[in-house]
Amino acid sequence: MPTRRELANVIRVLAMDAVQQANSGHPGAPMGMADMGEVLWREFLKHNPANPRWWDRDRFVLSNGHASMLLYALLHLTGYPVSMDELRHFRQLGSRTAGHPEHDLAMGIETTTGPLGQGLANAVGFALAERVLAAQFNQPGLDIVDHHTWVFVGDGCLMEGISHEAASLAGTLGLSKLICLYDDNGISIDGKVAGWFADDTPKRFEAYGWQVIRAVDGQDGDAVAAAIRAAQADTARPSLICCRTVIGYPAPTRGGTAKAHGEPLGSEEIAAVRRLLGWTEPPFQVPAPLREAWDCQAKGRAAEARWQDLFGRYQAAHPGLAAEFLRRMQGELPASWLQQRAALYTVATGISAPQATRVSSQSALESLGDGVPELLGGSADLTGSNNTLRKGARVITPTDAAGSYLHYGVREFGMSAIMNGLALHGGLIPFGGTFLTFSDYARNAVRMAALMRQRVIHVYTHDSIGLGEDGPTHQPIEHLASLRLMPHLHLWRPADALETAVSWAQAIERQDGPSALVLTRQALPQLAGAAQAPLIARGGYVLLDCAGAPECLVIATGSEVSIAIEAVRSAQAQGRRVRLVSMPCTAVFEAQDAAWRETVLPAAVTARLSVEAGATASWWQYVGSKGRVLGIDEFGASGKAPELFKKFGLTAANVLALILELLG
Ligand SMILES: Cc1ncc(C[n+]2csc(CCOP(=O)(O)OP(=O)(O)O)c2C)c(N)n1
Repeated sequence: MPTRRELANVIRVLAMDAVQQANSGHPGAPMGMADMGEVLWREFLKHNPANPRWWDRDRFVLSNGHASMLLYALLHLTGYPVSMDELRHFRQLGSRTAGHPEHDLAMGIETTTGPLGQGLANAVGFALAERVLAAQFNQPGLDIVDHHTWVFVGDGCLMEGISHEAASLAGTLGLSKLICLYDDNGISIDGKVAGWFADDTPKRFEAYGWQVIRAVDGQDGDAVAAAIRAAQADTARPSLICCRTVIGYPAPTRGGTAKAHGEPLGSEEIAAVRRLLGWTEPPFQVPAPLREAWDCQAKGRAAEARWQDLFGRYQAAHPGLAAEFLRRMQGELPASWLQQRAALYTVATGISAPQATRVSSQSALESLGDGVPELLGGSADLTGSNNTLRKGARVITPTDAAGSYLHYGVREFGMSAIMNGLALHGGLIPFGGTFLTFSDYARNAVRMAALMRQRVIHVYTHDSIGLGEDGPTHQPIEHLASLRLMPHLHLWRPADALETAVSWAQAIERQDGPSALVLTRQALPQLAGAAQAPLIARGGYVLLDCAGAPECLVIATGSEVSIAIEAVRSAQAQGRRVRLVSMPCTAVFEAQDAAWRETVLPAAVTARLSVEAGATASWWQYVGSKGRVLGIDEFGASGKAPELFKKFGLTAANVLALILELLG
């Protein structure tokens, strides 16, 4: 039987050879963490390489995603469908061994990492999902949800602010099945981190309420194994295992230096490593005894079989719960969903008084009630402002995880990346609120949800100057346009209660990406009729048409639809053929067929006006060079909302004047 060190050396060689072959990549971290990887994946990780989707597998996150070759080597060696050919094509176009790991459950990659620190927050989401689902589904003697979340982090992850947000919340919630292994190699890109990262990391994590296992020799497999056992034994706190390693070990000149971080070692250094390790094989060849010792397929099959047996007993004893568990893990909505959606629209159309869309959003949540139990809500400390907490929702606490609402605290970025982990885990549809202006704090996590096409719902209230007196720091201006630039994100800016209800339904039904619901603080009149629900779902539709072919098109969103409708009515009263289009979601409208888009926005009509209380950039494509845009391309101001709308020209009178100007 090969030694632990001999097994770890397979990773070292594969990593340095693959980076060399690609002539780009990061050999140092995989070489330094090779022993940590060997111990965790061969001895502790509960996984079945033959079925990377097994519900109760442990989740593994490589937060320092630049060390991707470590993960690819581990997947390949333990028996996942990652061939040696894929390793040979590391970082090449079309290969699945991308520069940084990209979420791909077919080959066992749980989440996309690379933006440092976010993997740790994803891991907190995974661990939280496990905790919540265990509380909701496990029955005495039948713990069908019972797995760990493991995360490797480097100095970079821990320097990032998000590590504070995520670790602080994990400590508060006592997520004891979260175990983090810190690759403490003292090196980042600029050199020795002592010059810019002198925190006492163990003390920091102890202060969060974590168990910290200090000063472990990360290149001593037995020491790492002992530390992991101690981490697993703590059932009250998450654990941080501080592993001292040497980056690029055992490269004789580059090891321990920043040069090993992100450059191929070069052929001489590689030859020297081969000599030091006694490795005589050519690149991408692994001797059979090492291969056999690495293969985790039989062990994995047995582990899953034990769980299948447990689940069989669970099914026999609790058939309803078992069916519900499978439904949720498969990401299917409840059988009653269409009835629930119809009821949701009935409630929304029953609202006749003016109402802020954030309140309509809460009403939608009240209407759904417990009907979609996979919804896991929350807010970054703006619950009362975001209207995200419905009556009767049970709040998750350190001692009660069976609920459906989490107070994330003032942690927008952490919340968003944690929601990604919740969604990736399966069984939950997370939604979380903050002010639209603070979406900037969270932006890269929103981007990661879009990149990974995860069903995450962002509730962004206080959508423009309409929030009034809090002033320009709180008034988003460029955010609508800038979020619309993000591929696969559906941004909904509904104009009334029914549009809000449809936005919620669309976000819940969507299986292939995140949605942002952008909502007002101020009350808006009700505009759309019940029959319009299916049209709203198409992203853009004719809200108010004129008799005969239109000569002018007005396109508006959210709170500006009610301003525009007044102006369009006045223009129509003057005999002008003006049509009003409400466009709650440009991305969804763009996805409609050309014929539909033509019925809404006939190409022949070039007199076009857009009205939105935000940056105008996203509207030119709709109004064309002969059209006009009415928006705000300057920061807002502190004052009463009606005065602000006047100051920025967002009034029915101004819209009417622009329509008439366009019509000459
Ligand atoms: C958010 C973010 N900022 C910057 C980078 C670029 N980057 C990649 S690795 C790295 C240094 C990481 O240092 P460390 O975690 O110590 O990795 P090691 O040198 O040990 O491989 C940086 C700055 C990134 N990937 N993500």
